[in-house]
Amino acid sequence: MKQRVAIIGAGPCGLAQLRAFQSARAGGAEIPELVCFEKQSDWGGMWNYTWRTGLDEHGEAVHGSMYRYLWSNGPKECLEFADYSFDEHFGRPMGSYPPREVLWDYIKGRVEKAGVRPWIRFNTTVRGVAFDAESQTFEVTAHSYEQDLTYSETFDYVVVASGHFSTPNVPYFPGFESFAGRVLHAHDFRDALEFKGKDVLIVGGSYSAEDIGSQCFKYGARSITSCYRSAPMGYKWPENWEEKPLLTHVKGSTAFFADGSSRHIDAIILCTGYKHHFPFLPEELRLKTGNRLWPLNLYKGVFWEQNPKLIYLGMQDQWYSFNMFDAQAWYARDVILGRIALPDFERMQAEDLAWRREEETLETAQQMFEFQGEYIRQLIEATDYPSFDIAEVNRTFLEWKHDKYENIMGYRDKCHRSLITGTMATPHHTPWLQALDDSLGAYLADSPEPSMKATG
Ligand code: FAD
Ligand code: NA7
Repeated sequence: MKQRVAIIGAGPCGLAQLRAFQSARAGGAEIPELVCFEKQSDWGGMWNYTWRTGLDEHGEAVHGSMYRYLWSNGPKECLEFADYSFDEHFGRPMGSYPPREVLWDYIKGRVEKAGVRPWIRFNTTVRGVAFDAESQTFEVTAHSYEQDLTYSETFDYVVVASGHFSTPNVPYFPGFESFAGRVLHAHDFRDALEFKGKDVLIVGGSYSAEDIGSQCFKYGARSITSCYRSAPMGYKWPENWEEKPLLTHVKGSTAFFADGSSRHIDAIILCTGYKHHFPFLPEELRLKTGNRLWPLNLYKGVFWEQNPKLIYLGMQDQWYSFNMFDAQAWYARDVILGRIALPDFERMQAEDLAWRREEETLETAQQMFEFQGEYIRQLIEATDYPSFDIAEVNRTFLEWKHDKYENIMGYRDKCHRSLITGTMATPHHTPWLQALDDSLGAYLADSPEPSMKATG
């Protein structure tokens, strides 16, 4: 009987898995039956923007954490699909840091070309996964909101591609319950204009803190105060942005910080990260990890060592993103197709632990993206995923880091060269700080809208 593979989620990871199988089929291979369950009504995962917060139209937790006016926070040249370039999709060069809708269009272009949409069951949430040791199969229980039907089906493999930036980590600080303004987590942040003219407090010191604070600055917040637990972000912030040590408590509309200082604030945005959350998985199959470069118990960063028929994609903290998901998906595909054999448990675990030991020695950003780059290089070498110059991607990451320290509000105006086609990016028609319209139409237009020129 034909093997069956369940894929949970049609974000970049789930779509990479579908594309990997489709490309093997195009090369003449016989592939398993694929069923991709997607709880939202469209594909693209995080890149499929939703205005909703809290619960979705079905009463499920809203998946999306992306917000309006979000532009790529790293160069597009560092995430470019090796089998589907930006040139192929857009037919012209463009800037290095496109807005969300542009990247969503790019993600969709590859899978539309591959014709994999019929493999996806939309509006269908996976509720449970159970493994039967005797038959060596999984029972996947899903709920279709189109049919209002809960059902179960049997699969030989399960690929978990449900993402890990959706379930917010929400710390408590004394006084929150009586704070005079709004307290929200980054997961529920949608539109910086809400904070125009306000004094905003950002808690956290990583990507969300940096970018949501920058959004608030760009769209007219009166002041930004960001506070950190471990280390300041250390960029050259604009005049109305101050970095402080961690919040201790709030009283009325005053925030107090660990250095004894205090200030008035109107709103608090908790940019305090996300939890790996798999409510549909039983204890023995469930990955438990923080957001880090090498989560344990995953051979090749992918196979659940206790039961390698369970596959996790994209569970690492991400310097590399789309191209890492591809490398993982192609490798997983080749194991499922029997092209690559997995070693025994002890060898898997030993290799896994060796990666973790190396991860624990990493100190600088450069060491970290080189670590992830080397991991990806090894995966790609084992499959027919088109190879690309990882050393040059690492160099691009280094330039990006440098550009951010030079000018945190201007790094998105820089241009980088594609490592897939060699095409040099071209400057966007409007500097990021002045480009208030982030729509695909405005981005791809040859010149700014007349209304934008006035501000440019
Ligand atoms: P997701 O994109 O999260 O997709 C997971 C999918 O699984 C979703 O469609 C979801 O609906 C579905 N799903 C979840 N649970 C179930 C279930 N039980 N049943 C059925 N379906 C389910 N990366 C970059 O490279 N560049 C950036 O600039 C960037 N910016 C980001 C900004 C924000 C605010 C966030 C939160 C993330 C950002 N990322 C960025 C990282 C981003 O998460 C990845 O680019 C990518 O989306 C991860 O793909 P994924 O498929 O693993 O997860
Ligand atoms: P990250 O990168 O996981 O960072 C989480 C941040 O939240 C980090 O600075 C943490 O501080 C901080 N944090 C976590 N818990 C607390 C508490 N209790 N108090 C204060 N600060 C805390 O998540 P992001 O949301 O920034 O980025 C995730 C993705 O979204 C990323 O891929 C981006 O592209 C967009 P720490 O440094 O650990 O002390």
